[in-house]
Amino acid sequence: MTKNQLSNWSRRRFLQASGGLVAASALQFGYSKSALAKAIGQALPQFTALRPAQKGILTAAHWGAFEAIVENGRMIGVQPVQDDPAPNELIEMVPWQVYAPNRIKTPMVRKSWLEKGPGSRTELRGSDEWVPVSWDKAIELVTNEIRRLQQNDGPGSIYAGSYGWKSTGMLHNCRALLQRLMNLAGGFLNYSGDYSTGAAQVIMSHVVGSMEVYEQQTCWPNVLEHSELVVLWGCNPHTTLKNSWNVPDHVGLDGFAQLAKKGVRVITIDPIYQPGAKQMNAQWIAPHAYTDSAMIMGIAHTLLSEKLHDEAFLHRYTVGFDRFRAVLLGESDGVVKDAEWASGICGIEPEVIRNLAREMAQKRTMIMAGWGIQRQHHGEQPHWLLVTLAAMLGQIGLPGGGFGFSYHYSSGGSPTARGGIISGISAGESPANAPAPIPVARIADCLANPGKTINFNGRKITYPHVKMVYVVGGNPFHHHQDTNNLLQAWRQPETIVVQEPYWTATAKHADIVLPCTTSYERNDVEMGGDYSQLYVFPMHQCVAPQHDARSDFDIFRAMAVRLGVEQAFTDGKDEMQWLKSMYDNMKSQARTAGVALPPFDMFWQSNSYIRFPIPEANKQWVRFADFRADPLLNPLGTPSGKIEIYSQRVASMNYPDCPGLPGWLPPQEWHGSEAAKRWPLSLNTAHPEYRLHSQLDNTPLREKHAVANREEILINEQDAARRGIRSGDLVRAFNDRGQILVGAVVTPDIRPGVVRISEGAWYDPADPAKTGALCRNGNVNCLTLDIGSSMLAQGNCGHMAQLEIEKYQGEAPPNTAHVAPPSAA
Ligand SMILES: Nc1nc2c(c(=O)[nH]1)N[C@H]1C(S)=C(S)[C@@H](COP(=O)(O)OP(=O)(O)OC[C@H]3O[C@@H](n4cnc5c(=O)[nH]c(N)nc54)[C@H](O)[C@@H]3O)O[C@H]1N2
Ligand SMILES: Nc1nc2c(c(=O)[nH]1)N[C@H]1C(S)=C(S)[C@@H](COP(=O)(O)OP(=O)(O)OC[C@H]3O[C@@H](n4cnc5c(=O)[nH]c(N)nc54)[C@H](O)[C@@H]3O)O[C@H]1N2
Ligand SMILES: [Mo]
Repeated sequence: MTKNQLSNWSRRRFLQASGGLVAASALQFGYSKSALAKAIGQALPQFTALRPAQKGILTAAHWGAFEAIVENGRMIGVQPVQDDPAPNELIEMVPWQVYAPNRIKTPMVRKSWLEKGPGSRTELRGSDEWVPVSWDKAIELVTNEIRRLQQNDGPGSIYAGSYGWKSTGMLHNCRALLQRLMNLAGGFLNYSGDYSTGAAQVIMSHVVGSMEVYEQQTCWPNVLEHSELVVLWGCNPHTTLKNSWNVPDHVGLDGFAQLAKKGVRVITIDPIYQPGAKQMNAQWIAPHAYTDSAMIMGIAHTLLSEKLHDEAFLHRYTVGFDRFRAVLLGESDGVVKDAEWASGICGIEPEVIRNLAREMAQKRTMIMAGWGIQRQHHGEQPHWLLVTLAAMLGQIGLPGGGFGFSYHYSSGGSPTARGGIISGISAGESPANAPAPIPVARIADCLANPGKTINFNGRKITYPHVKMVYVVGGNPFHHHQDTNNLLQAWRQPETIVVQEPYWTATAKHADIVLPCTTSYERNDVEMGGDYSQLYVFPMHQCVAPQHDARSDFDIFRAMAVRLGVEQAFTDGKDEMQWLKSMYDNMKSQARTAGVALPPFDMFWQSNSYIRFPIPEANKQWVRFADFRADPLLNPLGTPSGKIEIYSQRVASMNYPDCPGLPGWLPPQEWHGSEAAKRWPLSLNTAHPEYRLHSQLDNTPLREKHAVANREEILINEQDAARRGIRSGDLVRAFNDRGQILVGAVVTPDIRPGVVRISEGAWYDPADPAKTGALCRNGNVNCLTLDIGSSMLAQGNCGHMAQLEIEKYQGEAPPNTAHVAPPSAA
């Protein structure tokens, strides 16, 4: 189940819970002596899909399912579930998540806001004093604001899109709960798209008729049997497969391990020689950052000029190749897009480009692309060109061939099981007068420019005047580009509410902070395996809520009471009744699929998880095989029903930054741009190995990667030597937009001219009252550009910026990213 499908699922209606359920939390694990336990013990063996825990309390996170070891009410350790083929060290941080010293302990309000009302001294956000208030008071303040704004300004004045990765759990899905409340209270401004695939998901809908990035991939057993060459294009699966949107099944990591074991040839195309690719013995080809489109065109030209392309495939399954051919041959602009031309842009030897084309054509080739290459200006182009390249190779829809844009994400290619699916709590319907959603990464632009109109995928979007921002489960002060620009825009709204377990930078920049529990302090359920739907995991409460924290459900229920919509919000159900209704719904689907499951009480009390069977046929599933077999009977969702190398629909939008044919469009900043004269280095902001974005930055796992107590920066030996920088040094990284402190790792495994600083370090300004202040922890988004990928998709460009670095002189400043504000400690 993928992110976007999930939100559809969550809109489904649920069965009513039957009454009389015994609320049995794992806190009272007395079942071993009870009569129920005996009955369960006798009944369990008939339910073959059930897998009991070994010694702890079963629960789960984005980084895996595990058993929590709890002694005297305190979580002291974890153990991965037995079925996990590749458990990782992130789960070991769970006790630290619960007992982190920077938990928000009690509801707090910013002093000026409390004393002088909404909109007061908004420039003090981030540096004002905090005043503790009771839960009742906090709920009153927030609901009064919602009421006031609904009455005076309408739903467009409240931004409750609240993008973010929150925690797993289908009931305590904080974003769905927030939106459920806001819909009942009169509506709100939402967002569309996401930060992950902003550009690709929009262009792919025009090119192959679906978002593609969240589709099931040709399954691993098929890849292992048939693929002769795997090309990892900007794809770092060994890192990104550690986490999933749902609970990971980690089948993808196992797939890559087996690929390596079999000795299948792998080529990695990435400015960084990632450790995972190195382990697989992959050949490393390191283009200049942001130049992949040119390199792909060079490969395409080679295929064409050496007649290695599949004319029959192109004829039967695509439209527009003739126009693309004309561009490759330079018929319109006189520039032949051959390997020499490509080399001049991407910095890869022409012969390497040609050999790559030849090898791809000779072998059964699977192109596995990641998403960093589309988190860039003109980020629509690389994936469009990779589909075009795969079409020229003619292997789309064949076993082990074609392209896959989700092998690195949530285990795309993990065969789909046969069973049932848990639907989450629904956000409900938005009222008719709610405004059109804004593209998610345009949020700062929207806050700063009420009334501005932008282009988006053939439409016009006008920003409403946002006066309240409500954040749950996301961290914009890490995830949004150009933090200093965000800081300015963040001063516009009158009220900002942040509901969080921790004092993140976003919480520090709020007016009202509400402490919520971690998922280990409440009961929930979640699917395991986003694409496989292989497991259902109970997420038993492991420990009592810490400090004054409340679950997101309880916080919003209290607001619903004050707003007079409690019955509609809760549907008359409490936590355990919700879980039972979700389970019962899933159970009846499983029964239809021929899998017997026990009643909810027994499932819950038995401390087991469910593993569904996988039909043999699903293991050999090939993406686009049905389209290939019969393109008339199984057309794609494009206007032509075929792969659109040329899109008339995109062309008709007349966007200069995304015309009807894919190609090389120089980005705003790159090594060949004006900006590079002052800022010679290109930034890479890959996802971090030992975190999920900003999550877990406040745990001891940080010791594995932090350098000089800052986020690490990878620097090529030549670039470091030229600047007198050595491994372990404190480094200032800077450009016109901001400056950050990072710790140097000097390495040959990154292309000269490129530096990597992973996304996700918590923002810690040396002077919180000033924009442009030095971030002492190394939040990379202080350096990135806040522009849309193009008028088509308006995706974020987080993976792109020119900058300079220097050895930091002077005394190392303190790093307070992970401590509570002094007035709230
Ligand atoms: N430069 C650059 N920027 C990027 C990227 C990049 O590659 N480069 N990547 C982008 C991508 S793909 C993404 S998806 C985003 C990710 O951006 P986010 O999803 O915002 O990142 P997270 O760190 O996961 O933030 C989740 C927050 O929710 C909180 N939280 C966890 N559980 C709960 C809960 O139960 N209730 C509540 N109320 N809060 C909870 C966590 O403490 C954390 O602060 O970043 C984007 N930003
Ligand atoms: N451990 C861990 N796993 C995660 C996440 C996490 O934060 N931590 N986040 C999850 C989320 S929300 C998402 S969206 C996915 C992200 O998945 P991706 O977007 O695929 O991950 P990135 O690390 O941003 O980029 C992947 C690779 O692209 C390379 N790359 C960047 N720029 C270029 C370029 O210009 N050219 C080429 N050829 N390569 C380039 C990077 O060096 C990196 O190796 O990961 C998910 N998994
Ligand atoms: Mo993402």
